[in-house]
This record gives sequence, structure tokens and C-alpha cells, in this order.
Amino acid sequence: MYSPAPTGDAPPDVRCGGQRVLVSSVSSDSHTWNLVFLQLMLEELGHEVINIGSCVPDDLLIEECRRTNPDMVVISSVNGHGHLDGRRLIGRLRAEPDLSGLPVVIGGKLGTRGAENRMYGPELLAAGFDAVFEDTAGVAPFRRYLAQAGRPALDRAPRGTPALVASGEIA
Ligand code: B12
Repeated sequence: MYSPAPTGDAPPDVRCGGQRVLVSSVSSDSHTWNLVFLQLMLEELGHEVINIGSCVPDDLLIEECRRTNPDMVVISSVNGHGHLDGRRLIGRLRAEPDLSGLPVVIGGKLGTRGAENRMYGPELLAAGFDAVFEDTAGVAPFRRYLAQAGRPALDRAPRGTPALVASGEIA
């Protein structure tokens, strides 16, 4: 689904009052409607969205973070491998000095255990995600997170706060 823009075709550095949000799936996941849903919701909230699609290799995500300079990265996965792909991916991203402080969240159906997928929250946070949103909690926790992080682009929420997992919020 994803076809990278040619080098030099980076979007202009504007924030339009909202945030520039890079939406992506993980390398193994071919589902796309989850990404379309997130894009539409984020755009409705006034954010600028760059949706790089499904089956995105880690290297390509890193490259796109550098090329598009987002305020936030939103990772979505529903095929059940999200907790594994996510852990690997965030490790790669945090190992890059220029991307180590970039706000990155993950959500969706992160395992194959339904509501019990919330068990993956703590390990994904420990691996480096700023917040984890399990599918069964709906999108309200994510909208609250965005409202907090949506203050002026340079006033980013400090890493690790607030983390929202499943139906509960953890400090
Ligand atoms: C359509 C579909 C497909 C289509 C996808 C077509 C496409 N272009 O996207 C096809 C047929 C290709 C497909 C393939 C597969 N699928 Co499929 N698929 C579905 C199905 C029926 C609907 C998904 C969908 O589009 N939903 C609509 C979108 C809008 O909703 P959503 O994806 O649920 O996302 C919501 C939330 O999860 C949340 N969310 C998602 N990401 C994020 C991120 C953040 C930050 C936040 C806050 C919220 C959030 O917000 C969204 C809106 O509420 C679901 C079952 C179902 N009823 O959900 C299975 C399902 C997702 N698939 C599943 C599986 C296993 C597969 C396959 C592995 C099957 C196989 N053995 O080949 C492959 C995946 C291969 C791969 N490499 O990834 C499983 C995943 C199991 C799990 N996680 O427990 C499901 C749940 C079916 C099931 N019950 O077993 N699939």
C-alpha cells in the first residue's frame, strides 16, 4: 500500500494549529481500515496526518520519521503480532539518537487474547512507547491523550505520561 514520496518531496514545515501525526502499522500487519479510521479521526480533530500504510518495515518508518518530522507517531496493529512487532520497532526507534524523544504511541488488537491483551501494556511502555491503547477500551482514552498532547507542538507531553492501558489509566 505504501509508496514513498521521492526524496526532496517532504511536506512543508507547518503545524496548522494541530499536530503533524505520522500513522503507521507494523511490518507484519496488512490491515488498513484501522489506519484509515485513525487518519479520519485525527484529521477531524484538526491534526495533519501522514498515513504511511500497512506492512511498514522498521527501517522505512525510521526514514519517514526523519523525512516528515512529525510531532507524534501513532502505531496501529490488529493482526495479533502488535506486541512483538511493537517492542522490536520501538527499540529500533529509541536507539536512534535523533528519534529517542519523539512521542510514539501504539494501539489496536495487540495480541490474540482479546481484553487480556492489556497485559502487554507495561512491557510496551517499558520498551519505550509513550502510551498504549488496547482496542477493548475504545478510542476515548486516546482522544483524552491527544487533547493533552495537543497543546502547542513544542510543548510536548513528557515521555511516559500519561500512559493509558485498556480501560484504566496508569500513572
Ligand atoms: C477485514 C479484515 C481483514 C482483511 C483486511 C483488509 C484490509 N484492507 O484491511 C484481510 C482479509 C486482508 C485480513 C487478513 C488477516 N487477518 Co484480519 N480481519 C479483518 C476484520 C474482519 C475487520 C478488520 C477491520 O477492518 N476493522 C475495521 C477497523 C476500522 O477497525 P479495527 O481494525 O478493529 O481497529 C479499531 C480498533 O482496533 C482501534 N485501533 C486500531 N489501531 C489503533 C491504534 C490506536 C493508537 C488506537 C487508539 C486505536 C486503535 O480503533 C479502530 C476503530 O475502533 C477483523 C475482525 C473484526 N471484526 O475486527 C479481522 C482480524 C483483525 N484479522 C485477524 C487475522 C488473524 C488476520 C490474518 C492473520 C488471517 C490469516 N491467517 O491470514 C490476516 C492478517 C495478515 C497480516 N499479515 O496482517 C484477526 C486478528 C486476531 C487478533 N488480533 O486477535 C481478526 C481480529 C479476526 C479474528 N477475530 O480472528 N483481515
